[in-house]
Amino acid sequence: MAKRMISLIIPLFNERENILRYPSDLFPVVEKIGIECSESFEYLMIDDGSSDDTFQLISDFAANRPEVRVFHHGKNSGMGTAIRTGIKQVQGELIITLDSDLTFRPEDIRKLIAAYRRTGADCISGSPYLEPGLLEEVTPFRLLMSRSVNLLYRILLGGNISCVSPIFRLYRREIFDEITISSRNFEINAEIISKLLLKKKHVVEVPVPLLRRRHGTSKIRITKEIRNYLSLLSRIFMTKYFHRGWT
Ligand SMILES: Nc1nc2c(ncn2[C@@H]2O[C@H](COP(=O)(O)OP(=O)(O)OP(=O)(O)O)[C@@H](O)[C@H]2O)c(=O)[nH]1
Ligand SMILES: [Mg+2]
Repeated sequence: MAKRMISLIIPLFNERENILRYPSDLFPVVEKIGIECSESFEYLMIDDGSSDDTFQLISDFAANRPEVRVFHHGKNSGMGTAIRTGIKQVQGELIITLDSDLTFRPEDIRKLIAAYRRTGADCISGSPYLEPGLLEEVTPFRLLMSRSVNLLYRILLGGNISCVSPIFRLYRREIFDEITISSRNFEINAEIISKLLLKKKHVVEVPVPLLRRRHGTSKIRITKEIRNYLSLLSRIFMTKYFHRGWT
């Protein structure tokens, strides 16, 4: 039987310090999982108008590794836009989205695949909220913001989802034929999961740790992201209670 292909989407914006770790911390880990699980992987690396040498570094990978495909935005357009670029280009029947600073551990891809095989769900979402100790490296301020946002979404969505924001997920590719995603920034992950839950799709969470960033600088702009998350919440509210279309 031919191996199934899983497409790994990695949005990148000025991440040279982390990209330099891929030959030791990403490629061999994914390769091992591929052998163990009998899956093949392609990487879709999207450079989002970086001003450092991100594009050059990932292009060098692509020159030596046929499984690496590189995309480039001429100007910085946001993490959501980069993920959408990736989704349009995938060849696999499953998609995994991964952060480029590897704060979700590549070895936990194994857990996403195992949960998918066990459940056949439309989406397997990594959550550091499901067990104690998985958020130990996250700062108290970030934790407070994250807990508040998640609580609001949980109240509105009515499901028992513990965390709407993680990028670390596996999706069946077909679900993107049924929903339209428009987020440009970090809130894309919340948009996708909200739309899946509103459509009563099967979403399963698995516990995974979230590490702190060890290399490079953070790209998140807290005020802007909070505004985006709240604006998304108001869309969900209107959809749920006033039946405003939101596909
Ligand atoms: N394509 C693209 N990717 C981005 C952009 N901003 C952030 N990212 C990527 O999105 C992921 C998350 O961004 P981070 O800066 O790590 O944000 P965070 O994980 O909330 O915070 P820290 O890990 O503490 O920095 C990383 O893979 C980034 O490279 C952007 O404007 N465009
Ligand atoms: Mg990060």
